Amino acid sequence: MTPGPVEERTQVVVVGAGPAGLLLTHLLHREGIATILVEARDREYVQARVRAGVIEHGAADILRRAGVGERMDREGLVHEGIELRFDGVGHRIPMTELTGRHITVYGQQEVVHDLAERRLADGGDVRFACGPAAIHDIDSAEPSVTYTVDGVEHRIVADFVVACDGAHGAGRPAMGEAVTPYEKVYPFGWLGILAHAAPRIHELIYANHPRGFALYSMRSPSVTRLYLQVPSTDRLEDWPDERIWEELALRFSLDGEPWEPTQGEIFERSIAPLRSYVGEPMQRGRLFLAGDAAHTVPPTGAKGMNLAIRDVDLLARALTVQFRTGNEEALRRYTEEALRSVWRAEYFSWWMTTMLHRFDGDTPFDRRVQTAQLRSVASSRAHATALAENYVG
Ligand code: RFL
Ligand code: PHB
Repeated sequence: MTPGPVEERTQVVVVGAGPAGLLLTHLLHREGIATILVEARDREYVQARVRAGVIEHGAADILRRAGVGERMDREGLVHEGIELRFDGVGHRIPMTELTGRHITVYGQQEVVHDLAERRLADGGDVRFACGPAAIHDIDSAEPSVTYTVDGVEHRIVADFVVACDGAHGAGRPAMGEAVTPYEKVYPFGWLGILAHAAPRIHELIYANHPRGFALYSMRSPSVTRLYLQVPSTDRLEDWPDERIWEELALRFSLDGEPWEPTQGEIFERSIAPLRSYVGEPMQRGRLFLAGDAAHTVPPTGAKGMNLAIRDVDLLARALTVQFRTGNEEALRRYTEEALRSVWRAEYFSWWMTTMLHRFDGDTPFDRRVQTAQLRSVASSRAHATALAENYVG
């Protein structure tokens, strides 16, 4: 006889243990709200997934206030400016001078590591390696999440379900007809590498070069993070190590001379597509979406993880009001309030992406307008301040 499903009940069941899901369950725990967090992959996989690196001012404050910013403050790299490099010349945008704020370079996998440690130390119910969970009955008062481990089906009924399961999870399809998608797909992706190499300089470089965009970043005094714009059709096999280093040196050229990043063993590489997506609204019935489950931004503005952190901060506060007072007004306003930051980040990421990348179909007119735009940002304090304000968050 096959065993029946294991039935459980909690206040909030959260799907996905990326930055959004882990931080949300942590914030709710601090308010005394019971949660179960269900993650498809195992903990090692989730903690090793290399992605974002830039934490904006406001998101860092949220992590600090939540009591999980200690290692970020100790080990994160404080950056007070970025460089825009085009026509073979570098232009520094002094973000801290212009805004009084800075960014912290600290890997997303470190944030995930810190949050997972904290959740488990607090006795949180975090279930890794559950396989893909499914979401049910969101229009009823008893929404639920199911998953199957070792042939046993588990069913968790909750007051609310929050999908923090990224762009390819169960949350987006569960919205069904309720959601209107707004989408833009770019005809290129980013080849990203991590190398055991001391960063040659200590600020990020965003380079617009006739051969395509390149980004110079880092993770620590001994690890460099680098990206190249590549056609969407390229595969990793097309990019042996020597080709990557040569291309980087060309795209970062200064005064007509190749500029070589310090080289070292490449220990991680991937190609990520660039797209913008917003699904409106971010709620249907008793299901809420947060982070990449609700929206995607191209990485050029470094906003994805920051938006995920802001979404769950907002949602945790709205859920707390609901559980304390029974007043659902704050929850009803979640979509509207979250979308304000989301669309601002969508706008900024689109603006950075179009200003910095090379588009195949560009006419000579388009190219000159792009150069005029870059020159304006590099020479106008007002224009540079607008970039800096958006960038530091
Ligand atoms: P995540 O991190 O994708 O986590 C979702 C989790 O859900 C799990 N999952 C499921 N679990 C159970 N059942 C299912 N059915 C499930 N389906 C999925 C997945 O296994 C996963 O663990 O979403 P979250 O938490 O919303 O976080 C969003 C961020 O990961 C993302 O926005 C950023 O990485 C974007 N991003 C950047 N953001 C920044 O703020 N600053 C940056 O500098 C930055 N750089 C980047 C980036 C993203 C990049 N790529 C790879 C697209 C650079 C790159 C190259
Ligand atoms: C990174 O360090 O991974 C990074 C930095 C800036 C971006 C995107 C990614 O805009």
